[in-house]
Amino acid sequence: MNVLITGASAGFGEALARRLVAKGHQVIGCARRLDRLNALAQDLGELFLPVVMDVSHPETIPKIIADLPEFFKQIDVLVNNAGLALGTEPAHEADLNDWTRMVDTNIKGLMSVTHAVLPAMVARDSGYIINVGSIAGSWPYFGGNVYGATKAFVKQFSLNLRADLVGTQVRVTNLEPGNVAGTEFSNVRYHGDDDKAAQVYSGFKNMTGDDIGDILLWLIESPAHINVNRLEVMPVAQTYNGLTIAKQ
Ligand code: NDP
Ligand code: 8X3
Repeated sequence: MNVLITGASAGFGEALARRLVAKGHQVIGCARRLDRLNALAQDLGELFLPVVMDVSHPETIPKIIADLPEFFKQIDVLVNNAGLALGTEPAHEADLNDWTRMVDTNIKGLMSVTHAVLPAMVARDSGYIINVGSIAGSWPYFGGNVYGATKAFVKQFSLNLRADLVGTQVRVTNLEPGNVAGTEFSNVRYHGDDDKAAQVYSGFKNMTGDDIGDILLWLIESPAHINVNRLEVMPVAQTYNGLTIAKQ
């Protein structure tokens, strides 16, 4: 299979790329940091194609897809994984630039890559789009404001895509992970404050990027007649019973 992964230079995307290549699949690994992708390519060999792609520049995406080398041209699986959270300030203290960057990446970026890849899947009547959403798309939490809203978009867009694809063999899944340690997610969210990022994961057993890589691989290798619509996963230590009451 030929799998295009956005955000392949770190975290879930890298974990999935390693697993796919180990099983003989081809991977188009996309991200902004070419040095990271090249280092991965050194490890993974010719089944891994590093491609510089900034999903927050939608006008560049169609040409990047059209220019893929012949060997990698047919995209069997698209994993829309590139994404980020910025900040955990309450809405009234948040930075508008952070909000805009999350919308540009998590919403417009994901839309743009999907728009460039989906028509060929429909024409072939086969393909699979896996969107990496989040529990934040379903469960509100303090400081989750626009990040959670972008992931709510990803969830509903995934469900609506599948609704449009009725009668085709093209599958769509929204994967919704909870707290996952060991990726760069919180380092990015706290603008490089690594101590603050580490605190998010202290004191309990987290899921890891490898856990999510395993789940993504399982989805990709699942039987072609099954569509997993949504898959929400959390560490056992985390639950959704967080309704807060401010007592006097
Ligand atoms: P990481 O920060 O470790 O990885 C994010 C990846 O996205 C990197 O490869 C980064 O590469 C890429 N990326 C970011 N912005 C862009 C862009 N504009 N264009 C292209 N690539 C981009 O995070 P995770 O692996 O933890 O997260 C992956 C996805 O999972 C995200 O969508 C995140 O929202 C979601 N998620 C994460 C959870 C967690 O707790 N970790 C839980 C639930 C969901 P580069 O910087 O090189 O461009
Ligand atoms: C990341 C998971 O709980 O930090 O999407 O929002 S959480």
